[in-house]
Amino acid sequence: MDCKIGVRTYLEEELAKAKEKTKLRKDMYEKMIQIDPKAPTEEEHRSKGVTKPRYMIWRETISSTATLGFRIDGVKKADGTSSKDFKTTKTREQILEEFGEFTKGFPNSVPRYLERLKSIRETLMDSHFFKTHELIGSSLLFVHDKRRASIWMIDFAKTVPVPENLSIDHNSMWIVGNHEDGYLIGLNNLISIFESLLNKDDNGNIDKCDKCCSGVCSNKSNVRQDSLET
Ligand code: I3P
Repeated sequence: MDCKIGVRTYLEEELAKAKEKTKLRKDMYEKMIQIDPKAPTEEEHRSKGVTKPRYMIWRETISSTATLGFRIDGVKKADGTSSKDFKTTKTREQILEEFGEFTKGFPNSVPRYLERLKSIRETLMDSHFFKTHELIGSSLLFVHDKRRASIWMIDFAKTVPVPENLSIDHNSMWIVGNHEDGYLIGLNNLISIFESLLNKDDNGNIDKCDKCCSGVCSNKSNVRQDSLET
């Protein structure tokens, strides 16, 4: 599974360039209307084209990129089937379901993925490179078989140093000019969703805690009993 990390998928300079040059992309217009024929403006419909940043920003808001700081880009399963049909997979619940599908039959992979996500986070927090670079369009690649599971950081085509006078924390809201990429927002949400997956009971129900969190903690004493009672 490939998850693209961050709250945006285009560089600030791409945005700036698009303001000067408004090259219209017919292919992106077509990808847009395939998902939502009403998404383009009247003018975009007339010209049958949209600019790349316009498409990328729209794409971020229909998926989980803008809200959760990552999105599922593609999945290949053990039976050989693969899918890139996750463009409108947006909510935490939808993602949880897809993660459940991806790891179905491989229960050992979930705790291992969680461990690896936490270890990547720790490494990044200590990394000078991470402090001084924005990682745009970069992915985490999840791979498992029956015995092993691991995650790799991949795709660094749009990983660039931030301007010298700036440092970023990867966890703050992006506003044009601050170069924040939301990488840690995505990583933290991934960790939280994998924790929920780990807490799913044998019937596939998610143990929900209504006391100290929104259902992501592993505090079993706080787990609501209603699913057991019904
Ligand atoms: C593509 C996706 C890629 C982007 C590509 C888009 O859209 O946003 O990240 O490549 O632009 O077409 P989708 O996933 O909806 O098919 P870059 O990240 O390299 O810009 P491109 O067509 O200009 O390669």
